[in-house]
Amino acid sequence: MAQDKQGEIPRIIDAIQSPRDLHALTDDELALVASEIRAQIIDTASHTGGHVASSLGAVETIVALHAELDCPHDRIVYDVGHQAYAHKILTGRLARFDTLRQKDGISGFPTPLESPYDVHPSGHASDALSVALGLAKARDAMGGNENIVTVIGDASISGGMAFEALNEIAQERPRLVIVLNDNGMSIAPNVGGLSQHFRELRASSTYRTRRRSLLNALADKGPAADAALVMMNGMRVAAKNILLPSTSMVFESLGITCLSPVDGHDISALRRVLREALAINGPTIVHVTTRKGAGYEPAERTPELFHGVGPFDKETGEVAKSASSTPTFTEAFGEALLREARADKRVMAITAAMKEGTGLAPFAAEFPRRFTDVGISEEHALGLAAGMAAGGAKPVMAIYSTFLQRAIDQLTIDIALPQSDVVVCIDRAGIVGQDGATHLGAFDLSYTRMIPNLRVIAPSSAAATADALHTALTLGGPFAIRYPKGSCPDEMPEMPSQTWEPGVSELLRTGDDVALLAIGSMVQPALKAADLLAEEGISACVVDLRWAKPLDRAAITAAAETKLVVTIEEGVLAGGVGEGALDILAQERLQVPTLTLGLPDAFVRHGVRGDLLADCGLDAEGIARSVRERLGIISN
Ligand SMILES: Cc1ncc(C[n+]2csc(CCOP(=O)(O)OP(=O)(O)O)c2C)c(N)n1
Repeated sequence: MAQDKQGEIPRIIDAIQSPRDLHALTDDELALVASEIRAQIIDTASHTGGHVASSLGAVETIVALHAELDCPHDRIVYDVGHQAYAHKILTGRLARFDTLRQKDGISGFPTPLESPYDVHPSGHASDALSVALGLAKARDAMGGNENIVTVIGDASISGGMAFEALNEIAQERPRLVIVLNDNGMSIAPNVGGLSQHFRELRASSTYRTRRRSLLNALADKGPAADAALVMMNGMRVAAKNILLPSTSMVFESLGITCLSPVDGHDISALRRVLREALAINGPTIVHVTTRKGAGYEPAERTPELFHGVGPFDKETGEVAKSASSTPTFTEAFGEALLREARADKRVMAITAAMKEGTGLAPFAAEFPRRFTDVGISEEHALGLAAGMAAGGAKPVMAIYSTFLQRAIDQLTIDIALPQSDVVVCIDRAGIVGQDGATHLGAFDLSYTRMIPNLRVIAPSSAAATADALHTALTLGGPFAIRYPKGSCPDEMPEMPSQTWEPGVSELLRTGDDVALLAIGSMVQPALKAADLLAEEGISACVVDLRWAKPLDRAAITAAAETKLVVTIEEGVLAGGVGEGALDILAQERLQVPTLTLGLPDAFVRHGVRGDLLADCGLDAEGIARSVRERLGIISN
């Protein structure tokens, strides 16, 4: 290919205005497009971080889809959407791709707020089949003709919501293509019976490819080769029909056509099978086998690390280390859980496909029989925890705040109502940062506080995280413990953990003018805000509330003796700790100026966590500013 003025080889992707441009390209040119996209993803993500392994694995699938479809008339619904970087690059976002996951830049997930090519705000697993079915039903009711395709991973399709959708798809039989992107991995190696089924299907496709090459090699090679061919044909019946089905019995038995597994890195093969699927007038599964991290050795070697990764060295694949010397809240929780589990064999741990992310890997290694990974099945996980508790165990479920939203019903009915001894440890509570709006952990303080019988703690340090877990396991009954993404202000203490008295806060600093009632991640900024205010002659007391439920009535009542009661929480205000404090003040008939600080009534988008918190006025300067302004209004 000709070189441009700077001596660089011009890329095809730079000339692509819309995915329709792919229609004019040959398969070889499309393969080149795929390798250009791959290089771009690696280059950009090495600066921004991101979902590298999943996106690299899906490049050819997405190129082939756009080569066969006419988007945005045709619709592609991505499940989770973390695999869709190629889609972003092909749909007009190449020029802004270097802003991936940055504040005011493009999102790491598809979102209709960003592009007409993005059908729905992906981010939570297992919802794409429902959305695709909805699109198909709307199309059929209104006489449309667009193709509807959904791309879903082998782990996400095992989620309950996907199965609920499949159940209806089997009955409605709409024209719909489901691309099953099967790489054998969730974030970690995939788990569960369905995953075993896919393994057999992949084996069968490998078996058939190898067998075909062997048959070709033996053809016309004389009598010995003929005898081998006869024997192989006999074996084929046994192997293919008994041991190795070529299409999915699970989905076929639901009446959904399943096309045999196809190599998801072979553009020609992908286009052929997609054309076949698009011509079928009914629901069809295209089973695409891919390698997570394909084409980038470090990601292929360590796909779990490169699932969602921070900035890394492009040449070596080495990931940038955190600057903090103290443990993250996740690590503090993981260590605290190990200590509790060593002391009490009834302690069990559950994750829904997030063993590493929730800090449970050390527990899983030390207590494999007491550890369960249910896969992407949050509702089941909480039901399972309720059952374990009923059986005499002390289950601890570790889960991200945003994903616990899936299981509020189980938390309410299966756990809180019968007062089960279940501890739900809510990680990534508050602003999560670069994963953005779909992963925002802004709501758990509100949705846990509303549930009767559930006690809710938000620790502000590593020591407090250990105490909170110890308290929950010692007192029994349903508990939620919520903590943010990021580092603790302290080291993990050596000393034994304390049992806290329910609803008792800790006074950290005395002061007469203002009372700063902070919880969890907001305690440190509140202390710094008190320092800033002191420089201006404003004396602020700081209380670590510790308990979001029950709230410390005495501390809140005492705070009313100052000129201004301020509550500070990393959660939305509706139903939060601040509203709880206002309620107590009202019940006590205390009339005092108040200020409730928290996250806005909005879906906070992506960016660096610290920057976003500052934007929300939840850093030390922001808190001091709000207090100053409020005091100014009061004194005027
Ligand atoms: C409801 C929910 N639970 C957990 C997650 C976290 N998560 C993101 S991707 C992923 C694994 C998805 O695996 P798969 O669908 O096979 O896609 P792959 O990454 O292998 O391409 C998980 C568990 C999520 N996004 N949504």
